[in-house]
Amino acid sequence: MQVRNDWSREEIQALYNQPFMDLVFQAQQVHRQYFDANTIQVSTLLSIKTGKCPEDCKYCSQSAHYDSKLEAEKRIAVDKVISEAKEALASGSSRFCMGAAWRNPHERDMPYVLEMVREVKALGLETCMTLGMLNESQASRLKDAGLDYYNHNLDTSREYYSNIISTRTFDDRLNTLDFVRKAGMKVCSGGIVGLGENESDRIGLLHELATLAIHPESVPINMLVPIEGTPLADVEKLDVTDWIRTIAVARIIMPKSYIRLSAGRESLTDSDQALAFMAGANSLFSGEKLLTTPNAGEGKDRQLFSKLGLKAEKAKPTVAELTVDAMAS
Ligand code: SAM
Ligand code: DTB
Ligand code: SF4
Repeated sequence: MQVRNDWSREEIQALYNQPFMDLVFQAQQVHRQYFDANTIQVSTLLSIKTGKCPEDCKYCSQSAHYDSKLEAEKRIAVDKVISEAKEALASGSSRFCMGAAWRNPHERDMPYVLEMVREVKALGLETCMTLGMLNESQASRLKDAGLDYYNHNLDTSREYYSNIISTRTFDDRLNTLDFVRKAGMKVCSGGIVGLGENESDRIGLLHELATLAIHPESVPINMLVPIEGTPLADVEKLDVTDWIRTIAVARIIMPKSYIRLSAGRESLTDSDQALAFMAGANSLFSGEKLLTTPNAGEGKDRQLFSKLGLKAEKAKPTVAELTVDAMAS
């Protein structure tokens, strides 16, 4: 499978609607063209500022528009972030992703986030942040500080988007992705399934992602974690096979990207997850918690990896470590 950016919606729909076995088989074949099928990239997430977000994303526990009973927290200290990052490294994560419940970072927040990026990067971890919308100058300062990835999801199709968020537009999101790309960072962008969207919205989301000029290097496919108090608390649960289909199609149309099994793993069995890996997912979040909701803990994941013979991708060595190795050999 060649990397293509000219997928039509009809082609994507045809892939999505194949018999399930054919789809998963094709996805696994494409997966093996570019990746080791038994290696999974593991990231750890940390919320650096929780709750009271001015945006109105209907799925989110952190929006100030809904009463989700979440306890808001102020920015956490950089020292605390560094000690969490050290733990993540020790437990086998290769990437540390820091998230804040902001519409966008204010200028007063920039020294705080830049210092954090420098220090996490110096530990030898890949760095990722998700802070809401960025302007061009913020994107380039984050890149200069050593930020490897920026996460900003399209979330759903352009058509369904306004049913989910009204406080910023689909094009605002694309603009931020553009600034991230131009600054030279890697893009992490995907979406959520199970928002009450229909199949054509899942296809629309995949189409938007796969027709970006450069595919996102990382594509999180979240399954809605229903949050009491939010407008989507009682939405009907999406069948797991639709999540797997979304993952498999993402794998086929963005063959070199990491496809991440993101929020929602708590509601999956081990065999569902094995099927998702078979369909080409090769990245996940480890740890007891995502940003505000529970996640499969490290112990459970260790068992799952051992059962399936999977290994975690190693953190890339820092320049300093490479120099020491070169001197020693
Ligand atoms: N505030 C930033 C933003 O929205 O860009 C960063 C954090 S936000 C929590 C990151 C992503 O998490 C969202 O775009 C959404 O895709 C996902 N997410 C948030 N709440 C979720 C939920 N309840 N279930 C599944 N995914 C969720
Ligand atoms: C992404 O796509 N999923 C992660 C990460 N990017 C930041 C967040 C999932 C959040 C799930 C709900 C919560 O824990 O609040
Ligand atoms: Fe705020 Fe992000 Fe939650 Fe939307 S998803 S309400 S922007 S924290």
